[in-house]
Amino acid sequence: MRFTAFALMATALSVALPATQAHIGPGVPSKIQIRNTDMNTVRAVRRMEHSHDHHRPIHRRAKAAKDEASEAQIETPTEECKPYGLSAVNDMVKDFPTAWDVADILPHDTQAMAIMQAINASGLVPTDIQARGQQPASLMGTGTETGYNSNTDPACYWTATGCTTPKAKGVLPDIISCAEPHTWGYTLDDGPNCTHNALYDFWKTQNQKVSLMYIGSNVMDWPLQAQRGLADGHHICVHTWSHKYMTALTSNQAFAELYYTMQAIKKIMGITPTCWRPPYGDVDDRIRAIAQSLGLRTYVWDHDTDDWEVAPEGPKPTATVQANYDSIISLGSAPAAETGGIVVLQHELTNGTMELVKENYPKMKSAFPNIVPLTACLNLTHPYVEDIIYPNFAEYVGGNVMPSGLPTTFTVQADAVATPQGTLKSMGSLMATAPAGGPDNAGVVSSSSAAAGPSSSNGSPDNLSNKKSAASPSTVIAPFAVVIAGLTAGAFMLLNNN
Ligand SMILES: *[C@@H]1O[C@H](CO)[C@@H](O)[C@H](O)[C@H]1NC(C)=O
Ligand SMILES: *[C@@H]1O[C@H](CO)[C@@H](O)[C@H](O)[C@H]1NC(C)=O
Ligand SMILES: *[C@@H]1O[C@H](CO)[C@@H](O)[C@H](O)[C@H]1NC(C)=O
Ligand SMILES: *[C@@H]1O[C@H](CO)[C@@H](O)[C@H](O)[C@H]1NC(C)=O
Ligand SMILES: CC(=O)N[C@H]1CO[C@H](CO)[C@@H](O)[C@@H]1O
Repeated sequence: MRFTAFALMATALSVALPATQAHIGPGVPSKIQIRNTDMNTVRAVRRMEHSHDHHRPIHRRAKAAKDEASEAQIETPTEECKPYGLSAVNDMVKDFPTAWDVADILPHDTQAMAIMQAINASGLVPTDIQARGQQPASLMGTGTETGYNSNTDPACYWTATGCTTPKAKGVLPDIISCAEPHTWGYTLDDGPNCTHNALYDFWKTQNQKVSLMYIGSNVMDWPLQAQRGLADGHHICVHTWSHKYMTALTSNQAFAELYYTMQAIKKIMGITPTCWRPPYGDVDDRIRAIAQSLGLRTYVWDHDTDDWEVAPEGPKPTATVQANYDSIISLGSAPAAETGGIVVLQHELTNGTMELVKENYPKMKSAFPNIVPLTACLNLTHPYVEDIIYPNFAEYVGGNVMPSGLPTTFTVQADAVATPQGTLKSMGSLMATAPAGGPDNAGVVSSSSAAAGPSSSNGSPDNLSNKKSAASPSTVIAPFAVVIAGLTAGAFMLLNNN
């Protein structure tokens, strides 16, 4: 029943509130033209080249970090961003891809190999969709649409068409909107950023929780900052290992980008997420199926602030990006707000983006009485494999915003002697997430808003009743996510014994 209402509201919403014009990732734009004969228009899609990722040497000036709580008290950005040594993390590095490099299955990782083989054998991943473009240019999106038929859109390729309802059998639709009226679905990509304490402190004063899309390499670089996101009661999703265009990757690489990020989040934060957001929104049915096989539901958005462009780190004056914010905020008084909400893309990326997040909050709040993490939008009370319970929508807007069952201490902590971080390789890289050329997001959340998640003895994600999930491959998913949880439980023991 409630699912039907959800689908109807989502339909109304997607008709009433078309996606804002949006652009792709940071860097220097070049234009690619995509013909969308469906709309009988030629759509210009801005492409950005990768003009960042300064690779700095491993830092030698380590500071004596202690734990999540003490790191959270540091107030000056330069101090926050001084690397700290956690031997537990340094010991993990050999089992992970190099931070910020495109991930692949490590040669000695028989477990990861076996899981990917099982995913292939499951038959969920379409075999007729290939990696797009030519690496390395394609990793940043260049040349990825060449030859793609956007008219028939056989792969439900979001970057070309804005498609969010898969064509491939058994693959669940993307989550793109929030059904609750007068509601701003609050999502920030690209964290954890080392300088985020001021923003997270601000949220604390507002009793505000957020869905945070964490990059695996950032989690490895800034483990105590990552732990803070969970300890503060925010909702954590996967935003890949190195923030590349996922449809450009081989299936093994795409798997590795998600799998190793899940491993890093599990080992460092103690949770197994069931949601992910594709960088740049770049996803198709091959990538969706790989994510789903790992127990990850694909979350996109329906409104984009394009805040990653903001000066001084980005190319656009603050006023331009503020205008983007203003137009989204103005939707709070649009008729459509009576029947549904929105999911907005914002970033924990630079000082500029984080300042805008804080500055706009009061305006957002007066336009949208409910500013909520996606767990609340979706009544998703069990967003992880572990038994941690998040408030549903009614509880959240009633002021009960804190999850229960959060870890009270984190296994991964600093040692007495701080050592330089083994993973910190790229600071100051500008990695934003933005969709291509204003897709006509007619895609409707016509299926479960719940994660197509695994079930296990220690808790399972909610599954709102839904036709599609009855035949969905959740049985396929279950073993892999459980294996991940089991594996990392083993890793925890090892860390404890250190
Ligand atoms: C999974 O299938 C893809 C091709 O469909 C192949 O490239 C890849 O090597 C396979 N992965 C494993 C681990 O067998
Ligand atoms: C961050 O941005 C704010 C507002 O533009 C500015 O006042 C502040 O100096 C900036 N902080 C840093 C560390 O750049
Ligand atoms: C969440 O639950 C409330 C009542 O508990 C219901 O009114 C609402 O429709 C639900 N939302 C979704 C997205 O299922
Ligand atoms: C973190 O934020 C700072 C600004 O506060 C920015 O200079 C830096 O590039 C960001 N780091 C990453 C890895 O995004
Ligand atoms: C957590 C939850 O709601 N689980 C339900 C998932 O769907 C199955 C089948 O409809 C139910 O039996 C579970 O209770």
